[in-house]
Amino acid sequence: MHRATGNLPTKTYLLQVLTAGQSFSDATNGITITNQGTSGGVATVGVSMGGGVCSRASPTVAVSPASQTGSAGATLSYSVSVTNTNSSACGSSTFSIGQALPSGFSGSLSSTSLALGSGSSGSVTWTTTSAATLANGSYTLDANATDTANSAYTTTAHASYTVYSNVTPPTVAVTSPANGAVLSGGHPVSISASATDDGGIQAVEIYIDGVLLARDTGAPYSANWNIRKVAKGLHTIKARAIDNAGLMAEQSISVTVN
Ligand SMILES: [Ca+2]
Repeated sequence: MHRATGNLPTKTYLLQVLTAGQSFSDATNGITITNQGTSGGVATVGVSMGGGVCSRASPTVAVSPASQTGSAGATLSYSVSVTNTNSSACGSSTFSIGQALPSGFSGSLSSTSLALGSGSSGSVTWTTTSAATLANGSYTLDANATDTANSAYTTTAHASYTVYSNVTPPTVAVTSPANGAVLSGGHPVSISASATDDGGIQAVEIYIDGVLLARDTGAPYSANWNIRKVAKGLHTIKARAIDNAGLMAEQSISVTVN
């Protein structure tokens, strides 16, 4: 059994000597040649193409979850799933798993190699950490899988890591009554406040002359102030907003009860 490497018959090299009954298998091309017997100096061979041809293709790579949010310095884990899309004639293939991270990130893979049969999938855990000093924003992290038999067959998948640290205090305002309003004694007064925050409001507290009147955890923020027994004259209404990180803001107005 010879393999031709150029113009026949001059450039060949010996693969294997086949005696009667012996076979030679070319695993790469899925061809098996069997010497079925020799008679009168002529050999009869059987050629089987049953194994098919090994056809390689770039693996399928998916990262789950596709996006996550964490504060600066947080460690988030992703699962990197790799599917071998090579034809069955290739047998098992080994894929090297890699990562590419933006500045300010570090990461590690639970394994940097996966051996997979044709059509099979496997996954590794990808642990990523952002720097504690990173600014809020969305960052793209890459994971890739490469067929070690041919590095041309490589696929990169993207994951999103959103850094969000709640470091901005909320805003708050007393929306009713108006600053400087004159309130008639004997009538309950409805106090309203608005509050906003990039990371959500935990509560808004309403104070009268520095004393807590009510705490409201859901918008619209409001409180009822019974001024029947309130002394006539100037009073201060203060709204204090507290965001989900515990940061606070206050606003005060003055009203006159008469
Ligand atoms: Ca905030």
